[in-house]
Amino acid sequence: MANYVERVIELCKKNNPGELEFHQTVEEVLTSLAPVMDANPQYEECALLERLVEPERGVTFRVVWVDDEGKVQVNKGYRYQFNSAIGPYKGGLRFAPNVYPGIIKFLGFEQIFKNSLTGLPIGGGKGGSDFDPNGKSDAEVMRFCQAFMTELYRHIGPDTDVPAGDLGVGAREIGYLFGQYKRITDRFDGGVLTGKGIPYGGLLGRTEATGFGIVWYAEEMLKANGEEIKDKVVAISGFGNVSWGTAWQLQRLGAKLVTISGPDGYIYDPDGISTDEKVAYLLELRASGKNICAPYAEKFPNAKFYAGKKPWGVQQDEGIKVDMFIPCAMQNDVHMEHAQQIVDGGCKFYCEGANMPTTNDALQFLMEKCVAVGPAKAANAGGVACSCIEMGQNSGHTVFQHEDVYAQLHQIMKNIYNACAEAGEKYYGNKNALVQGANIAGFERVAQAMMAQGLV
Ligand code: 2IT
Repeated sequence: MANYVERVIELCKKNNPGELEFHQTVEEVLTSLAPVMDANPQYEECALLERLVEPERGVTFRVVWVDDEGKVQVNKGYRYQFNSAIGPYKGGLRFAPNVYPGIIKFLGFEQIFKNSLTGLPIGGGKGGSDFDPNGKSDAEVMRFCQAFMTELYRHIGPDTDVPAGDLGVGAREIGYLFGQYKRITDRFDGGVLTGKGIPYGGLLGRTEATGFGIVWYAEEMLKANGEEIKDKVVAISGFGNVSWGTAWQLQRLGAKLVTISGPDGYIYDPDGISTDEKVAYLLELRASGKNICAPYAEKFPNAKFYAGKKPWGVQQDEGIKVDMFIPCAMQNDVHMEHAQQIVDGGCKFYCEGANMPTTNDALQFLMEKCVAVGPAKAANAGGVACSCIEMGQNSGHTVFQHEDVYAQLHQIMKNIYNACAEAGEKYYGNKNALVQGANIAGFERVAQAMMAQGLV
Protein backbone atom coordinates (compact mmCIF):
# COMPACT_ATOMS: atom_id res chain seq x y z
CA MET A 1 0.00 0.00 0.00
CA ALA A 2 3.00 2.29 0.52
CA ASN A 3 3.22 1.68 -3.20
CA TYR A 4 -0.09 3.40 -3.64
CA VAL A 5 1.17 6.53 -1.92
CA GLU A 6 4.35 6.55 -4.01
CA ARG A 7 2.38 6.08 -7.20
CA VAL A 8 0.12 9.03 -6.48
CA ILE A 9 3.09 11.24 -5.58
CA GLU A 10 4.71 10.39 -8.92
CA LEU A 11 1.45 10.92 -10.78
CA CYS A 12 1.01 14.32 -9.19
CA LYS A 13 4.55 15.38 -10.15
CA LYS A 14 3.96 14.25 -13.73
CA ASN A 15 0.61 16.05 -13.97
CA ASN A 16 1.91 19.30 -12.47
CA PRO A 17 5.34 19.77 -14.03
CA GLY A 18 7.66 22.31 -12.43
CA GLU A 19 5.32 23.08 -9.54
CA LEU A 20 7.92 22.30 -6.89
CA GLU A 21 6.15 23.61 -3.79
CA PHE A 22 3.05 21.61 -4.68
CA HIS A 23 5.14 18.45 -5.17
CA GLN A 24 6.79 19.08 -1.80
CA THR A 25 3.50 19.35 0.10
CA VAL A 26 1.92 16.37 -1.61
CA GLU A 27 4.99 14.28 -0.82
CA GLU A 28 5.02 15.36 2.82
CA VAL A 29 1.30 14.76 3.39
CA LEU A 30 0.86 11.53 1.45
CA THR A 31 3.95 9.92 2.98
CA SER A 32 2.39 10.41 6.43
CA LEU A 33 -0.78 8.69 5.21
CA ALA A 34 0.86 5.39 4.27
CA PRO A 35 -0.26 3.52 7.43
CA VAL A 36 -3.82 4.79 6.93
CA MET A 37 -3.79 3.40 3.37
CA ASP A 38 -2.57 0.07 4.74
CA ALA A 39 -5.47 -0.06 7.17
CA ASN A 40 -8.07 1.07 4.59
CA PRO A 41 -7.73 -0.62 1.17
CA GLN A 42 -11.07 0.86 0.12
CA TYR A 43 -9.35 4.23 -0.35
CA GLU A 44 -7.14 2.90 -3.10
CA GLU A 45 -10.05 1.09 -4.72
CA CYS A 46 -11.95 4.34 -5.19
CA ALA A 47 -8.85 6.37 -6.16
CA LEU A 48 -9.27 8.64 -3.18
CA LEU A 49 -5.72 10.04 -3.20
CA GLU A 50 -5.75 10.62 -6.97
CA ARG A 51 -8.90 12.67 -6.43
CA LEU A 52 -7.49 14.51 -3.43
CA VAL A 53 -4.44 15.84 -5.31
CA GLU A 54 -6.54 17.10 -8.22
CA PRO A 55 -8.34 20.39 -7.51
CA GLU A 56 -12.08 20.19 -8.10
CA ARG A 57 -11.74 23.36 -10.16
CA GLY A 58 -9.10 25.98 -10.91
CA VAL A 59 -9.44 29.31 -12.68
CA THR A 60 -6.68 31.53 -13.97
CA PHE A 61 -7.52 34.93 -15.27
CA ARG A 62 -6.17 38.21 -16.58
CA VAL A 63 -6.20 41.23 -14.28
CA VAL A 64 -5.88 44.56 -16.08
CA TRP A 65 -5.46 47.84 -14.22
CA VAL A 66 -3.92 51.28 -14.71
CA ASP A 67 -1.07 52.51 -12.48
CA ASP A 68 -0.57 56.06 -11.16
CA GLU A 69 1.50 56.99 -14.24
CA GLY A 70 -1.38 55.98 -16.51
CA LYS A 71 0.43 52.86 -17.71
CA VAL A 72 -1.63 49.72 -18.31
CA GLN A 73 -0.57 46.81 -16.10
CA VAL A 74 -1.45 43.16 -16.61
CA ASN A 75 -1.23 40.53 -13.85
CA LYS A 76 -2.23 36.91 -13.49
CA GLY A 77 -5.06 35.93 -11.13
CA TYR A 78 -5.75 32.46 -9.69
CA ARG A 79 -8.31 30.60 -7.63
CA TYR A 80 -7.87 26.87 -7.04
CA GLN A 81 -10.93 25.24 -5.47
CA PHE A 82 -9.40 22.08 -4.09
CA ASN A 83 -11.93 20.21 -2.02
CA SER A 84 -15.51 20.88 -0.91
CA ALA A 85 -16.25 17.55 0.80
CA ILE A 86 -16.77 19.09 4.24
CA GLY A 87 -17.80 22.65 3.40
CA PRO A 88 -17.49 25.53 0.93
CA TYR A 89 -13.96 26.17 -0.35
CA LYS A 90 -12.16 28.37 2.14
CA GLY A 91 -8.70 29.87 2.05
CA GLY A 92 -6.80 33.05 1.52
CA LEU A 93 -5.61 35.12 -1.41
CA ARG A 94 -1.88 35.75 -1.72
CA PHE A 95 -0.56 38.77 -3.62
CA ALA A 96 3.19 38.44 -4.15
CA PRO A 97 5.48 38.65 -7.19
CA ASN A 98 6.54 34.98 -6.92
CA VAL A 99 2.96 33.64 -7.07
CA TYR A 100 2.45 30.95 -9.72
CA PRO A 101 0.30 27.79 -9.77
CA GLY A 102 2.84 25.76 -7.72
CA ILE A 103 2.46 28.15 -4.77
CA ILE A 104 -1.32 28.51 -4.93
CA LYS A 105 -1.72 24.73 -5.25
CA PHE A 106 0.56 23.95 -2.32
CA LEU A 107 -1.41 26.39 -0.19
CA GLY A 108 -4.76 25.07 -1.44
CA PHE A 109 -3.78 21.47 -0.81
CA GLU A 110 -2.55 22.26 2.73
CA GLN A 111 -5.73 24.17 3.37
CA ILE A 112 -7.87 21.02 2.92
CA PHE A 113 -6.22 19.36 5.93
CA LYS A 114 -5.89 22.51 8.01
CA ASN A 115 -9.54 23.39 7.60
CA SER A 116 -10.59 19.84 8.42
CA LEU A 117 -8.48 19.94 11.60
CA THR A 118 -10.45 22.93 12.88
CA GLY A 119 -13.50 20.65 13.18
CA LEU A 120 -15.52 23.34 11.38
CA PRO A 121 -17.43 23.02 8.08
CA ILE A 122 -14.92 24.47 5.62
CA GLY A 123 -13.36 22.93 2.51
CA GLY A 124 -10.01 23.90 1.00
CA GLY A 125 -9.13 26.52 -1.60
CA LYS A 126 -6.58 29.24 -2.28
CA GLY A 127 -6.05 32.04 -4.74
CA GLY A 128 -3.95 35.04 -5.49
CA SER A 129 -1.96 37.00 -7.97
CA ASP A 130 1.62 37.84 -8.95
CA PHE A 131 0.77 41.49 -8.13
CA ASP A 132 3.25 43.00 -5.64
CA PRO A 133 1.52 45.42 -3.23
CA ASN A 134 4.86 46.63 -1.81
CA GLY A 135 5.60 50.15 -2.97
CA LYS A 136 2.19 50.62 -4.59
CA SER A 137 -0.01 53.57 -3.72
CA ASP A 138 -3.37 53.08 -2.02
CA ALA A 139 -5.13 54.05 -5.22
CA GLU A 140 -3.15 51.49 -7.22
CA VAL A 141 -3.96 48.76 -4.71
CA MET A 142 -7.64 49.71 -4.91
CA ARG A 143 -7.72 49.64 -8.71
CA PHE A 144 -5.93 46.30 -8.74
CA CYS A 145 -8.33 44.79 -6.18
CA GLN A 146 -11.35 46.05 -8.13
CA ALA A 147 -10.02 44.54 -11.35
CA PHE A 148 -9.24 41.26 -9.57
CA MET A 149 -12.73 40.99 -8.08
CA THR A 150 -14.37 41.87 -11.39
CA GLU A 151 -13.43 38.36 -12.50
CA LEU A 152 -13.32 36.52 -9.15
CA TYR A 153 -16.87 37.45 -8.07
CA ARG A 154 -18.44 34.91 -10.43
CA HIS A 155 -16.58 32.02 -8.78
CA ILE A 156 -17.22 32.79 -5.09
CA GLY A 157 -20.13 33.14 -2.67
CA PRO A 158 -20.90 32.66 1.04
CA ASP A 159 -21.84 29.00 0.46
CA THR A 160 -19.55 28.36 -2.51
CA ASP A 161 -16.08 29.70 -1.90
CA VAL A 162 -14.99 32.20 0.74
CA PRO A 163 -11.59 33.87 0.23
CA ALA A 164 -9.65 35.72 2.93
CA GLY A 165 -6.22 37.29 3.24
CA ASP A 166 -2.76 35.77 3.09
CA LEU A 167 0.63 37.36 2.37
CA GLY A 168 0.09 40.76 0.75
CA VAL A 169 -3.66 40.74 1.43
CA GLY A 170 -4.73 42.41 4.67
CA ALA A 171 -7.71 44.41 5.88
CA ARG A 172 -7.13 47.15 3.29
CA GLU A 173 -7.20 44.75 0.32
CA ILE A 174 -10.16 42.80 1.74
CA GLY A 175 -12.04 46.11 2.04
CA TYR A 176 -11.48 47.01 -1.61
CA LEU A 177 -12.32 43.48 -2.74
CA PHE A 178 -15.52 43.47 -0.69
CA GLY A 179 -16.59 46.88 -1.97
CA GLN A 180 -16.24 45.74 -5.57
CA TYR A 181 -18.07 42.44 -4.92
CA LYS A 182 -20.97 44.33 -3.39
CA ARG A 183 -21.04 46.84 -6.25
CA ILE A 184 -21.16 44.14 -8.92
CA THR A 185 -23.63 41.78 -7.25
CA ASP A 186 -25.78 44.33 -5.40
CA ARG A 187 -25.67 42.01 -2.38
CA PHE A 188 -24.30 42.58 1.11
CA ASP A 189 -22.99 39.03 1.34
CA GLY A 190 -20.90 39.55 4.46
CA GLY A 191 -19.78 35.94 4.48
CA VAL A 192 -18.26 36.02 0.98
CA LEU A 193 -14.91 37.24 2.33
CA THR A 194 -13.37 36.99 5.78
CA GLY A 195 -10.86 39.22 7.49
CA LYS A 196 -13.17 42.17 6.90
CA GLY A 197 -12.94 45.42 8.86
CA ILE A 198 -14.88 45.51 12.12
CA PRO A 199 -17.44 48.15 10.99
CA TYR A 200 -18.75 45.98 8.15
CA GLY A 201 -18.92 42.42 9.47
CA GLY A 202 -15.35 41.61 10.50
CA LEU A 203 -14.76 39.41 13.54
CA LEU A 204 -13.23 40.89 16.68
CA GLY A 205 -9.98 38.99 17.22
CA ARG A 206 -9.54 37.70 13.64
CA THR A 207 -6.40 39.80 13.05
CA GLU A 208 -4.47 38.22 15.92
CA ALA A 209 -6.15 34.80 15.68
CA THR A 210 -3.43 33.06 13.66
CA GLY A 211 -0.62 34.14 16.00
CA PHE A 212 -2.65 33.52 19.17
CA GLY A 213 -3.56 30.05 17.93
CA ILE A 214 0.06 29.19 17.11
CA VAL A 215 1.18 30.01 20.64
CA TRP A 216 -1.76 28.13 22.21
CA TYR A 217 -0.88 25.11 20.09
CA ALA A 218 2.81 25.39 21.07
CA GLU A 219 1.76 25.66 24.71
CA GLU A 220 -0.09 22.32 24.46
CA MET A 221 2.93 20.74 22.80
CA LEU A 222 5.19 21.92 25.62
CA LYS A 223 2.74 20.87 28.33
CA ALA A 224 2.50 17.35 26.94
CA ASN A 225 6.26 17.13 27.45
CA GLY A 226 6.26 18.47 30.98
CA GLU A 227 7.26 22.06 30.12
CA GLU A 228 5.51 25.39 30.46
CA ILE A 229 5.63 28.30 28.06
CA LYS A 230 6.18 30.95 30.73
CA ASP A 231 9.77 32.27 30.67
CA LYS A 232 10.69 30.28 27.56
CA VAL A 233 13.09 32.02 25.17
CA VAL A 234 11.51 32.06 21.72
CA ALA A 235 12.85 33.12 18.31
CA ILE A 236 10.58 33.81 15.34
CA SER A 237 11.02 34.98 11.76
CA GLY A 238 8.94 37.55 9.94
CA PHE A 239 7.38 40.78 11.19
CA GLY A 240 3.95 40.68 9.54
CA ASN A 241 0.52 39.85 10.80
CA VAL A 242 1.30 36.32 11.96
CA SER A 243 4.51 37.39 13.72
CA TRP A 244 2.68 40.23 15.44
CA GLY A 245 -0.09 37.95 16.78
CA THR A 246 2.52 35.43 17.87
CA ALA A 247 4.57 38.11 19.64
CA TRP A 248 1.49 39.45 21.40
CA GLN A 249 0.38 36.04 22.69
CA LEU A 250 3.92 35.12 23.76
CA GLN A 251 3.88 38.34 25.76
CA ARG A 252 0.48 37.48 27.29
CA LEU A 253 1.76 34.08 28.39
CA GLY A 254 5.04 35.41 29.81
CA ALA A 255 7.48 33.98 27.25
CA LYS A 256 10.48 35.99 26.06
CA LEU A 257 10.59 36.65 22.31
CA VAL A 258 14.10 37.63 21.18
CA THR A 259 13.99 37.83 17.37
CA ILE A 260 11.99 38.97 14.37
CA SER A 261 13.19 39.13 10.77
CA GLY A 262 12.58 40.63 7.35
CA PRO A 263 14.05 40.31 3.86
CA ASP A 264 16.81 42.70 5.04
CA GLY A 265 18.05 40.63 8.01
CA TYR A 266 17.06 39.88 11.58
CA ILE A 267 16.67 41.71 14.88
CA TYR A 268 17.94 40.33 18.19
CA ASP A 269 16.45 42.06 21.22
CA PRO A 270 18.12 40.85 24.44
CA ASP A 271 15.41 42.52 26.57
CA GLY A 272 12.64 40.63 24.75
CA ILE A 273 10.04 41.95 22.30
CA SER A 274 7.73 41.77 25.26
CA THR A 275 6.22 45.16 25.99
CA ASP A 276 2.99 46.64 24.61
CA GLU A 277 5.05 49.33 22.89
CA LYS A 278 7.34 46.86 21.13
CA VAL A 279 4.53 44.53 20.06
CA ALA A 280 2.55 47.48 18.70
CA TYR A 281 5.66 48.71 16.88
CA LEU A 282 5.60 45.55 14.73
CA LEU A 283 2.34 46.81 13.22
CA GLU A 284 3.94 50.16 12.47
CA LEU A 285 6.91 48.50 10.80
CA ARG A 286 4.60 46.49 8.54
CA ALA A 287 2.39 49.49 7.77
CA SER A 288 5.41 51.48 6.59
CA GLY A 289 5.21 49.37 3.41
CA LYS A 290 9.03 49.24 3.15
CA ASN A 291 9.25 45.54 4.03
CA ILE A 292 12.32 45.97 6.25
CA CYS A 293 12.83 45.28 9.96
CA ALA A 294 16.11 47.21 10.51
CA PRO A 295 14.32 50.34 11.90
CA TYR A 296 13.41 48.30 15.02
CA ALA A 297 17.05 48.61 16.20
CA GLU A 298 16.95 52.40 15.73
CA LYS A 299 13.76 52.67 17.74
CA PHE A 300 14.97 50.29 20.52
CA PRO A 301 18.76 50.80 20.69
CA ASN A 302 19.46 47.78 22.94
CA ALA A 303 18.44 45.60 20.00
CA LYS A 304 20.92 44.48 17.37
CA PHE A 305 20.32 44.21 13.61
CA TYR A 306 22.05 41.38 11.74
CA ALA A 307 22.04 42.50 8.09
CA GLY A 308 21.39 39.81 5.51
CA LYS A 309 21.08 37.02 8.09
CA LYS A 310 18.25 34.75 9.22
CA PRO A 311 17.42 34.23 12.90
CA TRP A 312 18.04 30.45 12.80
CA GLY A 313 21.66 31.01 13.84
CA VAL A 314 20.86 33.36 16.75
CA GLN A 315 22.00 30.77 19.31
CA GLN A 316 25.46 30.76 17.72
CA ASP A 317 25.51 34.50 16.88
CA GLU A 318 24.66 35.51 20.44
CA GLY A 319 25.88 32.54 22.48
CA ILE A 320 22.39 31.99 23.92
CA LYS A 321 20.00 29.05 24.11
CA VAL A 322 16.58 29.31 22.48
CA ASP A 323 13.84 27.02 23.81
CA MET A 324 11.60 27.20 20.76
CA PHE A 325 11.82 28.47 17.18
CA ILE A 326 8.64 29.53 15.37
CA PRO A 327 9.11 30.42 11.68
CA CYS A 328 6.35 32.92 10.85
CA ALA A 329 7.41 34.38 7.50
CA MET A 330 6.99 32.27 4.36
CA GLN A 331 7.49 28.87 2.72
CA ASN A 332 10.89 27.16 2.61
CA ASP A 333 12.49 29.58 5.04
CA VAL A 334 14.26 26.86 7.05
CA HIS A 335 16.65 24.67 5.08
CA MET A 336 18.81 21.77 6.20
CA GLU A 337 21.73 23.96 7.31
CA HIS A 338 19.36 26.10 9.40
CA ALA A 339 17.79 23.02 11.00
CA GLN A 340 21.30 21.92 11.89
CA GLN A 341 21.99 25.30 13.55
CA ILE A 342 18.73 25.10 15.49
CA VAL A 343 19.56 21.64 16.83
CA ASP A 344 23.28 22.30 17.42
CA GLY A 345 22.40 25.34 19.53
CA GLY A 346 20.46 23.09 21.90
CA CYS A 347 16.89 24.02 20.96
CA LYS A 348 14.40 21.19 21.62
CA PHE A 349 11.08 22.57 20.35
CA TYR A 350 10.13 23.82 16.91
CA CYS A 351 6.67 24.98 15.89
CA GLU A 352 5.82 26.08 12.36
CA GLY A 353 3.78 29.29 12.10
CA ALA A 354 3.89 30.22 8.41
CA ASN A 355 2.64 27.79 5.77
CA MET A 356 5.28 25.15 4.92
CA PRO A 357 8.22 27.15 6.31
CA THR A 358 10.47 24.08 6.41
CA THR A 359 11.91 22.10 3.49
CA ASN A 360 11.07 18.39 3.64
CA ASP A 361 14.59 17.26 4.51
CA ALA A 362 14.95 19.91 7.23
CA LEU A 363 11.56 18.97 8.66
CA GLN A 364 12.53 15.30 8.75
CA PHE A 365 15.78 16.18 10.54
CA LEU A 366 14.02 18.37 13.12
CA MET A 367 11.45 15.64 13.76
CA GLU A 368 14.29 13.24 14.56
CA LYS A 369 16.30 15.61 16.74
CA CYS A 370 13.77 17.76 18.58
CA VAL A 371 11.50 16.66 21.41
CA ALA A 372 8.49 17.86 19.38
CA VAL A 373 7.73 19.63 16.10
CA GLY A 374 4.42 21.42 15.56
CA PRO A 375 3.21 21.41 11.93
CA ALA A 376 1.90 24.58 10.33
CA LYS A 377 -1.37 23.12 9.11
CA ALA A 378 -2.31 22.45 12.75
CA ALA A 379 -0.55 25.28 14.57
CA ASN A 380 -1.73 28.09 12.29
CA ALA A 381 -5.28 26.76 11.83
CA GLY A 382 -6.62 29.30 14.34
CA GLY A 383 -6.72 31.95 11.60
CA VAL A 384 -9.03 30.06 9.32
CA ALA A 385 -11.02 28.75 12.30
CA CYS A 386 -11.83 32.35 13.21
CA SER A 387 -12.63 33.02 9.56
CA CYS A 388 -15.30 30.33 9.84
CA ILE A 389 -16.59 31.93 13.04
CA GLU A 390 -16.75 35.21 11.06
CA MET A 391 -18.86 33.45 8.40
CA GLY A 392 -21.22 32.30 11.16
CA GLN A 393 -21.41 35.80 12.59
CA ASN A 394 -22.32 37.17 9.16
CA SER A 395 -24.94 34.57 8.29
CA GLY A 396 -26.51 34.96 11.73
CA HIS A 397 -26.63 38.78 11.30
CA THR A 398 -25.00 39.22 14.68
CA VAL A 399 -21.76 40.33 16.36
CA PHE A 400 -19.63 38.07 18.55
CA GLN A 401 -17.67 39.43 21.51
CA HIS A 402 -13.88 39.45 21.74
CA GLU A 403 -13.66 37.25 24.81
CA ASP A 404 -16.03 34.68 23.31
CA VAL A 405 -13.88 34.48 20.19
CA TYR A 406 -10.71 33.98 22.27
CA ALA A 407 -12.39 31.29 24.37
CA GLN A 408 -13.59 29.41 21.28
CA LEU A 409 -10.23 29.75 19.57
CA HIS A 410 -8.36 28.49 22.62
CA GLN A 411 -10.61 25.41 22.81
CA ILE A 412 -10.24 24.78 19.06
CA MET A 413 -6.42 24.87 19.35
CA LYS A 414 -6.50 22.40 22.24
CA ASN A 415 -8.79 20.11 20.23
CA ILE A 416 -6.47 20.32 17.22
CA TYR A 417 -3.45 19.51 19.35
CA ASN A 418 -5.23 16.51 20.88
CA ALA A 419 -6.37 15.24 17.46
CA CYS A 420 -2.77 15.40 16.17
CA ALA A 421 -1.30 13.73 19.26
CA GLU A 422 -3.93 10.96 19.22
CA ALA A 423 -3.42 10.19 15.53
CA GLY A 424 0.37 10.25 16.08
CA GLU A 425 -0.02 7.80 18.93
CA LYS A 426 -2.42 5.55 17.02
CA TYR A 427 -0.48 5.25 13.76
CA TYR A 428 3.12 6.04 14.80
CA GLY A 429 3.09 5.00 18.46
CA ASN A 430 4.27 8.49 19.44
CA LYS A 431 2.22 11.42 20.77
CA ASN A 432 4.94 13.76 19.51
CA ALA A 433 4.49 12.56 15.91
CA LEU A 434 2.42 15.70 15.40
CA VAL A 435 3.44 16.25 11.78
CA GLN A 436 2.13 12.85 10.72
CA GLY A 437 -0.75 13.09 13.21
CA ALA A 438 -1.96 16.39 11.72
CA ASN A 439 -1.96 14.96 8.21
CA ILE A 440 -3.85 11.87 9.33
CA ALA A 441 -6.40 13.62 11.54
CA GLY A 442 -7.08 16.21 8.82
CA PHE A 443 -7.34 13.51 6.18
CA GLU A 444 -9.69 11.17 8.03
CA ARG A 445 -12.61 13.56 8.18
CA VAL A 446 -12.29 14.60 4.53
CA ALA A 447 -11.90 10.96 3.46
CA GLN A 448 -15.02 9.89 5.32
CA ALA A 449 -17.01 12.71 3.73
CA MET A 450 -15.69 11.88 0.26
CA MET A 451 -16.54 8.21 0.71
CA ALA A 452 -20.07 9.11 1.77
CA GLN A 453 -20.57 11.39 -1.24
CA GLY A 454 -19.74 8.89 -3.97
CA LEU A 455 -17.49 9.25 -6.98
CA VAL A 456 -17.30 13.00 -7.49
O1 2IT B 1 -3.23 30.14 5.43
C1 2IT B 1 -4.33 30.42 5.93
O2 2IT B 1 -4.95 29.62 6.62
C2 2IT B 1 -4.88 31.73 5.64
N1 2IT B 1 -4.24 32.50 4.93
C3 2IT B 1 -6.23 32.12 6.15
C4 2IT B 1 -7.31 31.48 5.38
C5 2IT B 1 -8.69 31.96 5.76
O3 2IT B 1 -9.61 31.65 4.98
O4 2IT B 1 -8.87 32.62 6.77
